[in-house]
Amino acid sequence: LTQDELKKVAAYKAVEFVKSGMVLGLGTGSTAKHAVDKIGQLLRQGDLKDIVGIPTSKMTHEQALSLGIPLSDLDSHPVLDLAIDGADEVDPYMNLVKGRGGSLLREKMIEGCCKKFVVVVDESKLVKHLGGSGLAMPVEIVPFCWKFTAQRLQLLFNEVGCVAKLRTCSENGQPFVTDNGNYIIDLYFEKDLGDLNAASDAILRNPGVVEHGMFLGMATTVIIAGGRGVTVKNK
Ligand code: DER
Repeated sequence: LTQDELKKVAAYKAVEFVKSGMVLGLGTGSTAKHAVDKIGQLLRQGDLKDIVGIPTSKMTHEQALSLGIPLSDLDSHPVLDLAIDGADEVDPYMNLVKGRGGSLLREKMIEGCCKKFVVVVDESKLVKHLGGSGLAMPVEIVPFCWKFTAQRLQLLFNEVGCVAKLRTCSENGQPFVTDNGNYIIDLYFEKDLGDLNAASDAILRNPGVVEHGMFLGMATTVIIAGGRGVTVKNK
């Protein structure tokens, strides 16, 4: 199976948790996309009814609109039944890194209001420690004096060897701007972060920081699709 086929297997398995009448958080990214497609298909076939979707990005909003999924927002639905979303990294305690697609703020707001948060990944996302794979740990910041904030974040993690980079758009080299009009600083660590909650608090103490991509203790279920089939891991 290709990686995309594995993503589809995990996503379709998660949609089995969706029941008629639910208020759903609709995730963002190439894995969650398959779940949103499947929900649209089940609604069209009449196998699912009375679903309300809360999209975690403008991109997912567009996708759900095109599928005819009725949409709403957190103002109207401050508590959701279920969210399905991907992740960039999953550690053995079901802590996540998210946000390499740039949607971490709305994802964290919405996924923090769900009774169940089902994460769908292919096995390549499994890690021993968050931030240890040398890939980006996204932090959403205000554009005002972004260099100052980036420098503060880099210094914060000096002892684990941190490089902070402003995320830019590949085509024009301009700063990437999130759905919320903010910038993203990607943090790259040389060593293991250790106490994730302490790292989270330290990042959020900076006034220029809006939110970061560590989703700690939020997932209730992780669905992993791999060469040996699909595994459902519950908290
Ligand atoms: O950016 C995000 O938070 C996405 O959900 C990301 O974490 C997973 O994207 P993928 O399913 O395309 O790998």
